[in-house]
Amino acid sequence: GPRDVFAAVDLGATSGRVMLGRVGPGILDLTEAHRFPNTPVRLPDGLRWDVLGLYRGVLDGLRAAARAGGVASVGVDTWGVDYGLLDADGALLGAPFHYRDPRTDGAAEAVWARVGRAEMYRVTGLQYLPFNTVFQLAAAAGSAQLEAARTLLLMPDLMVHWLTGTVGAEETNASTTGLFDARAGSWSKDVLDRLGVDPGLLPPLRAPGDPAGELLPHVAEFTGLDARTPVTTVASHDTASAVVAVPATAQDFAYLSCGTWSLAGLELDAPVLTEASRAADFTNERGVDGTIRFLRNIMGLWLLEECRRSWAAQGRGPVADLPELLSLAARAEPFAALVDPDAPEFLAPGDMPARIRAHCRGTGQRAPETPGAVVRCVLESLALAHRRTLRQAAELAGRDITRIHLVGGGARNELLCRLTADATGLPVVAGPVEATALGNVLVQARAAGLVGDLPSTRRLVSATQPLRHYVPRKDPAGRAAWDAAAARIEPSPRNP
Ligand code: LFR
Repeated sequence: GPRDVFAAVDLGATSGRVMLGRVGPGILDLTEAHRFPNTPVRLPDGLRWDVLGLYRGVLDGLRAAARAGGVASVGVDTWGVDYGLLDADGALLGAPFHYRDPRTDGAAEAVWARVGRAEMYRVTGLQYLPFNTVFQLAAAAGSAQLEAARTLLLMPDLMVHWLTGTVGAEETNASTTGLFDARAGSWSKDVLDRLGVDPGLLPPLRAPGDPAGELLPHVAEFTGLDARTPVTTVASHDTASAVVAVPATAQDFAYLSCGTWSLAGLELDAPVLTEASRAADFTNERGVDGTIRFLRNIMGLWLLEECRRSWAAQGRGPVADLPELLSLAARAEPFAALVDPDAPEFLAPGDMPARIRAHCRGTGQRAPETPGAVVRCVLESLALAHRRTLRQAAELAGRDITRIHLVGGGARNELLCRLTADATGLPVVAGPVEATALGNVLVQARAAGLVGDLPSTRRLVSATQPLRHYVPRKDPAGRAAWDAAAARIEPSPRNP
């Protein structure tokens, strides 16, 4: 294949895609080879990922990549935390659980009884989310499946294993498990030991840029890609890839990676492992080149996606059209109702408009009735969560923020971008939409020697990708309205 084209396999919570990126001096072009839905399946014992369907999508995408002229290498990123288990023969033990499956309810307490919560944070630096890998493993303790397991592979590592036959754990994603030492950058032997997790389950670590093997002969044959096409380890946690492709040209930036989740934070040189940071639910996940992604998860556009899914299921046709829905929201009454997007009751799949209305009534507000009013409520509430979280990040890390880079699918949502600029009072640079796939491509291109360090990589993104600039409204009445709205939200602690 061509030496300057890379295939980025990017699996998200609602869809997967295989993108082709061409990289050269002053050149960064991305085209879509294949896109396919990611639809979870509920089995009697819980919500699962359709992992074979996803893998088939990956193979179909690579076949499309071969038809388009071939690639120099392939890289895989997905969401974090989730994993498949292999038995002693290397066979997958059942379809991986979806992180939104409630089987982890109560699992955190069992873990913290063995390694205290504060200590856990000092070692792993990981925010509490009920579905962290460590809690999923605690929920599975004693199951026949876990007893039979010999290898745990995070989702991207599982895809790489099926493509190449090799076994490894990529470190940006390993840092989302709760089993990883944030300072040392390695699996925490101590945490594994005290939790009774077999260290042999966890493969050796790989860093972004490391070779991950070559396509297996049957994969090359099926896809039509060259025999021995290399697979390159990328920043396999999608959020880490997205942060690589933030088009920053200066230092004092914050990022908002807006997709199913809003990941709001800063890039740091060292983790912040303070008690204040733990109490505020900030995480220290790993980025490329030893950087730390100091951020907090905000429930994100999941709220909107899940509303649309409910409305579509109820046959409310017109509101399935996103632009139409957003223009209704743009015309809806401002600040009529506000929610804490991170309230635990919004995590699971289900009737989201009903849950939003119940939350509003429960906090003494009038419930939004029309789709336009519900979406207005969601987007203003997200903008306020962006404001709250980035202010906290700056304070906890002792850093100034002078602009926000909003990347991911949310960069297409003009109302969300404008509300975020107004709520924060900071300029928002929106784009690229496909930051994750670009970050995946760029790490491969770097391994091939086609791009340089992180700052020059980001300058390439900034120089080549379409970006939109949103300037915050500065009028005192407008500012006062946002301050008043912010004061109305009492964020619920995520802590159980
Ligand atoms: C975003 C993301 C987040 C992670 C969540 C669950 O796609 O990877 O970073 O917290 O999904 O894995």
